[in-house]
Amino acid sequence: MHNIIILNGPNLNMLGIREPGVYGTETLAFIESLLRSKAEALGVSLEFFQTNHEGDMIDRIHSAYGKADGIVINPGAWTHYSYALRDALSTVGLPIVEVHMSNIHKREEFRHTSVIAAIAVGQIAGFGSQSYELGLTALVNHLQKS
Ligand code: CA2
Repeated sequence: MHNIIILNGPNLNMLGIREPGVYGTETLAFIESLLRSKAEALGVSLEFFQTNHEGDMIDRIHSAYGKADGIVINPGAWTHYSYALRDALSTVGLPIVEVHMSNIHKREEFRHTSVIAAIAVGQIAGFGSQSYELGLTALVNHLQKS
């Protein structure tokens, strides 16, 4: 059974709690429950991790080396500038799918750049919590092909 890690970066613990206009009313706990159902249907196991601390995220990615088969990550604002996060993801050599709740390409200019996208299998943005479900499904399809 494939083991997939779902990673969430800074401020995503506040989903559904503040600013429902931008990110909707669904909480990260709700998204986790959606993904657990999806994972069961797809026949994969999941681990979740959210942190607001870049070094903790990098340590979590390193610990996935040799233990996980792939990563779905919403890197939050680190998406736009964290070469350290990109290097960590590329170092472990696992297939990565980048997901975003919002369509980062139609928001402020600084959100149009992703330093992660070039080392990812692909990026899904703009579908709210469904971005995570689509990302998980795409990653599992990718793993089954390879
Ligand atoms: O659209 C996404 O999923 C983002 O990764 C979310 C990040 C943002 O910095 C990226 O540009 C796009 C921010 C997440 C902040 O989440 C909040 C949730 C509720 C209240 C405040 C922030």
